[in-house]
Amino acid sequence: MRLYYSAPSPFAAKVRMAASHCGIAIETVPVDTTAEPDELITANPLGKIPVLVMDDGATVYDSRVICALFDRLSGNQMVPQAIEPWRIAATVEATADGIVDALILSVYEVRYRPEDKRHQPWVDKQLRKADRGLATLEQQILELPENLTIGHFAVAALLGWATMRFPGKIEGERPQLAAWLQRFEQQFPAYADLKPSMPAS
Ligand SMILES: N[C@@H](CCC(=O)N[C@@H](CS)C(=O)NCC(=O)O)C(=O)O
Repeated sequence: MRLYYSAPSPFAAKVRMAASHCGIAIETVPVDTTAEPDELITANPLGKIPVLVMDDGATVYDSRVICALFDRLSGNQMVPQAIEPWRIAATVEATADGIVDALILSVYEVRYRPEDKRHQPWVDKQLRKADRGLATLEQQILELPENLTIGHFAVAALLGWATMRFPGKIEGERPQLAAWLQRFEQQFPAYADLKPSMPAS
């Protein structure tokens, strides 16, 4: 199976951690979404990563669907099956992914819009979503079980990416989340290699 990804992408990092945890071998292929290469657009018309191309050529996206596939292939190594533990893990994943969605829009506003076209009130709205989400996540992580779930990987991907893109934000404003990430790094040593990182130039 081939995974189109980029090193900084938090959604790709979540999927790569999930594959590692579930013992699923994937070939990783770096791709530049800005360039909209044919191989990416053919696999995912939305032009987003991560995208998984299976050995028979079938494609799977987005990150939640890829992780659900890995969980099924591994006999549910990552997603609790009982209703309440499942609700907790899945909702934590939704919170973490949603925070990334909001913060990414604020990054794209600067990356893709000329300065005179930027609309600060809209950026501020995204940042409010992210801040409310982070405050909620501080409580939600307390509900996560000891065993690693998809919720853990989503939170670790978000925190690794936010630490890289918004230096000081997590460490300075959300010490409980920063401490949680330190514990996660101990529990999941592969994080050092799989966390979001700047692309090699
Ligand atoms: N809901 C999607 C979001 C994926 C996403 O936003 N990926 C970003 C990179 S982190 C991307 O491909 N951006 C390029 C674009 O939006 O054109 C998922 O969970 O996979």
